[in-house]
Amino acid sequence: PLPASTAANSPAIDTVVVLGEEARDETSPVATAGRELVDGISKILGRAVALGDASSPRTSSTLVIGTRDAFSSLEGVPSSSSPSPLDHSDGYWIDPSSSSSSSARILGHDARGVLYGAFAYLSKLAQGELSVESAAWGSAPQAPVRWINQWDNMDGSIERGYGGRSLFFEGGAVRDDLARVKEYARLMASVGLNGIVINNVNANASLLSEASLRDGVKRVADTMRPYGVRIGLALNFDAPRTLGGLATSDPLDAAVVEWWTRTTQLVYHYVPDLLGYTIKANSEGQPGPLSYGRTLAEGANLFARALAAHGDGLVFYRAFVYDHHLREDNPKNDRASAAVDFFAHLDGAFLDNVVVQVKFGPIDFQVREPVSPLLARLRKTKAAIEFMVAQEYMGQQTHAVYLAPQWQEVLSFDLRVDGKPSLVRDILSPAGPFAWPTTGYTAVVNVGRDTTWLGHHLAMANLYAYGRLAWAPASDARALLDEWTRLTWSTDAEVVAAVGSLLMDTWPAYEGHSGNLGIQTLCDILYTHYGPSPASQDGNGWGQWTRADATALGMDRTVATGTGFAGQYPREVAAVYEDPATTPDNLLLWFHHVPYTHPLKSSGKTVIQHFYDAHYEGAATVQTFPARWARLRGKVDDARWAHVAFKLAYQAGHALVWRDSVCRFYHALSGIADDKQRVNNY
Ligand code: GCW
Repeated sequence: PLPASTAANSPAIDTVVVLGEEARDETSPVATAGRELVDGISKILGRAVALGDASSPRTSSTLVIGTRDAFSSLEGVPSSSSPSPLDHSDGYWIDPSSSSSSSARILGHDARGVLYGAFAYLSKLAQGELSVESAAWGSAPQAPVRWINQWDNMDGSIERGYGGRSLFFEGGAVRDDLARVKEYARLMASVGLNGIVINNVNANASLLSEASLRDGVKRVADTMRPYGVRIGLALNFDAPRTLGGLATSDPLDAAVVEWWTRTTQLVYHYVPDLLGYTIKANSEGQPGPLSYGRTLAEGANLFARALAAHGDGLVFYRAFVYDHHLREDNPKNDRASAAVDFFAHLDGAFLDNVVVQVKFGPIDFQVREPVSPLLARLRKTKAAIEFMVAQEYMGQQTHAVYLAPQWQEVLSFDLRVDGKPSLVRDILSPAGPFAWPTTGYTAVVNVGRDTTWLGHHLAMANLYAYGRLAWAPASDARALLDEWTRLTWSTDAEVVAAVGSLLMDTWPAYEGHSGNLGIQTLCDILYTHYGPSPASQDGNGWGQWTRADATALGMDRTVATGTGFAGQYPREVAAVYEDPATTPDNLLLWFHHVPYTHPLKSSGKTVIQHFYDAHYEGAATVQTFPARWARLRGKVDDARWAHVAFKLAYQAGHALVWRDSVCRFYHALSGIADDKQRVNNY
């Protein structure tokens, strides 16, 4: 509940009236919105709130909600003649003021818009920002695609999941108890997310068996639907062979087409509002169209046709196609080039309901990467971006690392397509340069059954910020963080300031002690992706190479002398990256192979001295976290306080392990002393 003094100024709602047919439909997000408002307002204001319908009397203490069409009068509501959030899918408009003759109102463009409006109202109310004098406001998401990917396996494990076992699966089937799935859908709706692919992209074909669809997948869809969350499925390309018993999975084979057509019909029978299919093919050992001599587009279009026969389902075809047995002895080989090499020439060859899902960087969720050039190379074919909330390369939720500042940098990067302003966040908008109607955001989240959801209570800031950025990609990472703290920890200004400053320090600190100047996260590359192991980057086919030797390090990705990757960007961006003199220091080693003694533009320090200093500074920042958190004891709830205190103590120790491992590795390799004499004597 809000402090009594703040609550006294808040709108004194005692009844929520839900308009329209949907009010009686328990599966409609409109009905959900009514229940959430009654529950939320009564808890925040500490007073009884009743649920009413169109026939209930309305007073100045009534909040009336419904789709725009359900309101008989739209007095004072912005009309279509002026641009209004109510003209966009999922948009809402809220007028919290009331008088003797009019009640407060929440209108949605559609049913989901009503629910998003309800959560927006509750968010402001809970932060003490809503008073009877508050002005009306509205909002609509910039993009229709605001999805989550879960990498859940049907045995209940989660690939790269750090928050416990799967909410969805156990023992090869959907779980009986879906209570947490319902909570997840609620959580998603509260931050504006509208879709989820529930199973691992390394997919188990048996998910598509009729028994699994009927007894399992259908129940998941039914559970999430009242929150406006639609579900999608990740497919195994080889399912016609492995599940269907066919001799081939060739996408142009008539029996294969027929198999996917029938299977998709069955999926729609149980999930009539299917979100679509996600496909990881010809990637990391997964089968795909290339295995049958077909193009990636021919593979994607097979599913696109099967879906188009039923609804608006989308094929999300992952651009994460690369050779993981790449030869390092060929200086031209470069995993970073793979997405453009595999996809750019297929622009326009994909059917309309295909979206290419592109990881934000060319490699794999590293602590620092340039933006994927593929986002500038598809025009007729649509793309969506893929982020990762699960911190696979970012400390795996034993470290607190707030990722929104990184995403914000990605989203505000200007790719200069055709020499014109082309911010990534504008490209990912139907109103953007390519006018893609179906574009937007996906993120690998991987929550699990732990009460922490993600494995670390502070990691939830990432899920919150992801949802809010997917809705409004120009949002400020710090502002989102403060909102999250007020909503989930405390409205106390000291707590908000302390949590905010601590979490804003985490990504720079993690970059400092894990891998600088664009060298990537120097973790164990071969399996865990956890903890320092700078030597593991090279000498294997995974292609996350540093090419470090006794005198120099970094990947030469220039057109002139390197792999040519820099040339995949539009002209102006390519020119910046082609030259070490113009490449930003934080990407120097991503694009250039330079001696350890190469001086940096920003500081004049050598690369190796920067490595030493940044590792010491990053680790030193992390040493401050436990004491900063200790000051919040008693100001937030004890259980979560203790959980975070434990994690931060470990993080502080592990940052030292990172610092010393990486510094000593490069000291031993280069033989160059640290100016400050920290790493020289061991
Ligand atoms: O980051 C890598 C992970 C794999 C993952 C793959 C992908 C699901 O290490 O575990 O597989 O990316 O994105 O497909």
